[in-house]
This record gives sequence, structure tokens and C-alpha cells, in this order.
Amino acid sequence: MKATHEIVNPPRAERAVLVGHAGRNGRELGRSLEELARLADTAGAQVIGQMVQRRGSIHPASFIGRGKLDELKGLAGEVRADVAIFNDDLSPPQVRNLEKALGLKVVDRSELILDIFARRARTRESRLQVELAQLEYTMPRLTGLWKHLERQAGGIGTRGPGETQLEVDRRRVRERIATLRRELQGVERERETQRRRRRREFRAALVGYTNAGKSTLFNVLTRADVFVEDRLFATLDSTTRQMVSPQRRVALLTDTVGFIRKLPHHLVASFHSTLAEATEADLLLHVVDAAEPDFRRQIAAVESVLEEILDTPRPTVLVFNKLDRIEDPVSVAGLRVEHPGSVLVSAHTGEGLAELRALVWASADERATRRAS
Ligand SMILES: Nc1nc2c(ncn2[C@@H]2O[C@H](COP(=O)(O)OP(=O)(O)OP(=O)(O)O)[C@@H](O)[C@H]2O)c(=O)[nH]1
Ligand SMILES: [Mg+2]
Repeated sequence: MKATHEIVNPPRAERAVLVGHAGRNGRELGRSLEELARLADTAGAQVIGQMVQRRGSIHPASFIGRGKLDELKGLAGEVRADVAIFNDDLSPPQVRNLEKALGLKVVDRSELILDIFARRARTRESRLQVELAQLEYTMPRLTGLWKHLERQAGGIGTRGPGETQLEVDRRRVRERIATLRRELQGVERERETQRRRRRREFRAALVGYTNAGKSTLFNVLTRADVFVEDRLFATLDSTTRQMVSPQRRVALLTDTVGFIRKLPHHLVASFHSTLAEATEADLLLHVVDAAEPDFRRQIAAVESVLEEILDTPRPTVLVFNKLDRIEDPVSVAGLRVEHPGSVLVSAHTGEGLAELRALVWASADERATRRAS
């Protein structure tokens, strides 16, 4: 019999419940959960519920306490959730225990960020970097599972098929990690050669929190056409272009991957070659979304990643972007007072860009003078 109609199942977004732990500061958690919701959305999930543990210490076995666990199970059932996304990083046994108790997939913040990076990786280099970070994050989980089974088994005749499979998995992951490291070393060598060639030119790099407007500024400053989107982690690869002054002077400008609070350490490590473009620049332009109420904490998060990746501190200028979205002139004046030496711009209206350009050329002059003397 011929089918008279075709049933098409559009890929359904995963239904997600967010779980946060308040620690001391409730307001901070609110902002952090908003960000988690944006991350979940970027990863293609639909956020349909949220639960917060306000008090109490972290439960070693299940992260949240017994009562909250029951509450979460109830909520997840009610809203028909597919996945629970935790705002904090969980240990491998915690994930296992939670999945078992809830009957749901459980994902932590680092895994979510890694997943977004994996979806967004386009070039060979970023794909290798993301896969390496993912495997390194997964590895201890496999190990954890293995130990857990080992303990359960024990005694004669315990070399069962399950156990062997895990051993195989673990070896495969290790082998793949080794291959990825080797391939990345090759890519890194290529980049290093490229960078050495550029060493004579003055180099500035745009760094900053994800969605601050780095790529937009990059496009305006270099007349390039880099992908811009109102989503987190639009950029994963660094791009370098020339910036040319009216006097035909040339500097190199690099657009880089954005940072975020609690950026998984493995990602920072495996994006080393991409970030090297930024860390070797003569000048860092730290772009801040001035319209974001939480911008101070975002600045701090970026500074802490920079500290992790820089051998020596670099000359850095704060660039407050999206000035067009701030209506209150008082808060603009406040920014100037709070951060002397910063530049206030709008990549959209062009306001302040002349000042930003002048600052780059002044910094280039300074370097030229230093080198001449
Ligand atoms: N209103 C306003 N929006 C801006 C401005 N600059 C950038 N945006 C918007 O902010 C969003 C993020 O811009 P991007 O340039 O992709 O930000 P990014 O810092 O490169 O982000 P990642 O690549 O994710 O790190 C986009 O929707 C831009 O259109 C600005 O000056 N004013
Ligand atoms: Mg970008």
C-alpha cells in the first residue's frame, strides 16, 4: 500500500530544566542563570523550567540535597523535560547519581559550553581544538565509571564484557587525544611561521566577553565581513586583517574567540594556538558591552582568562561598546570616571571610533619610538 501522506518529524528542541546553587549571592545567581539560559538556547535547547537551591552546602554524591532532588524530579516530570542543565560543574559520580535518580540526561555548564563550541567549530583547527577539549573532559568520566564497576565486581570471573568495553573505550579516547595533540602541533607550527612573518608590523587584538561586539568592531575597523550574531560564541577562529590609516599606515588587527565566566579550563588550554594570536599582540583592546548591567563581572572574568593565558601583562585598553544602547548620560560620564583611559564607542553608530583608531596609531608610534631608541 502506498502511503498517502508523509509524516515529517521536525527535529524537536530538547526540553531543558536549569538548576542553580545560590551559594551566598542570590542576585549574582539570577544573572548567571540568565546566561545559562542563553547558553542552553544557543545549544539548541528549549528552557522550560528552573530550580534553585538557595541554602545548604553542596551534596557530595548528588550536588543538590535529597529534598531538592525530589523537587527536581517532580518538576522535570511535570514539564516533560529531557535534560537537566546544572549551572556548576559536576563530578563524574555526581552526574551518574543524578542521571540515575532523575531518569534524565544531566549536563553541566562546561559540557554545555563545549557542546556549543563543537556545534560552531568550522575550521579544521577549531574542530581539532574542541574535540580535544571534549575528550579531555570526558576522559575522567569514563575512568570514573570504570572504577565504579571495578569496585562492584571484584573477585573471580569479574573480567566481564562490560568492563572490557570500558577499558577499550578508555584506550580509544587516549589514542584519539594523542592524535589530536599531534595534529594540533602541526597547525600550531604553521601559525607560528605566519606570526613570525608578521612580527614587524604593529599588532592589536580584540578580546572580551562573548557578544560584546568584537567582530562588529573588527568589521568596522578593517572593512572586513566577519560573522556577527546576537548569540554566544559567534566567533571561534581568530581572523587577522589590516587596518589602514588615512596616511596609508598599516597595523594588523585580530578578532578572537569570546570569553565567558567559568570558561572550561580544557577549552582555554586547547585553544592555545588560536589565542596566541591575541596573546602576542602589541596592544589588547578589551571590548566590553557597556549596555550589559553585569559588565563589571564580565570584565573580571575576561581579566582572569587573560591572566591565565598571558606570560607577561600586555598594554590593554578598555573599549566600552554599544554606547548607543545607553540612554542615561550620567552613566556614560560615570564610566569615564570609573575607567580613565578607556574609550567609549558604538560600532553601530560609529561614535568614538575615531578616538579608538587614534589610540591604536598612537600605540603603534610608541612602539616604533621604543624600537628606534
Ligand atoms: N546596539 C549595538 N549593538 C551592537 C554593537 N556592536 C555589536 N552589536 C551587536 O552585538 C551582537 C554581538 O556582536 P558580535 O560582534 O558578534 O560580538 P562578539 O564579541 O564578536 O561575540 P562572540 O564572537 O560571540 O565572542 C550582535 O547582535 C551585534 O549586532 C553596538 O555598538 N551597538
Ligand atoms: Mg565574534
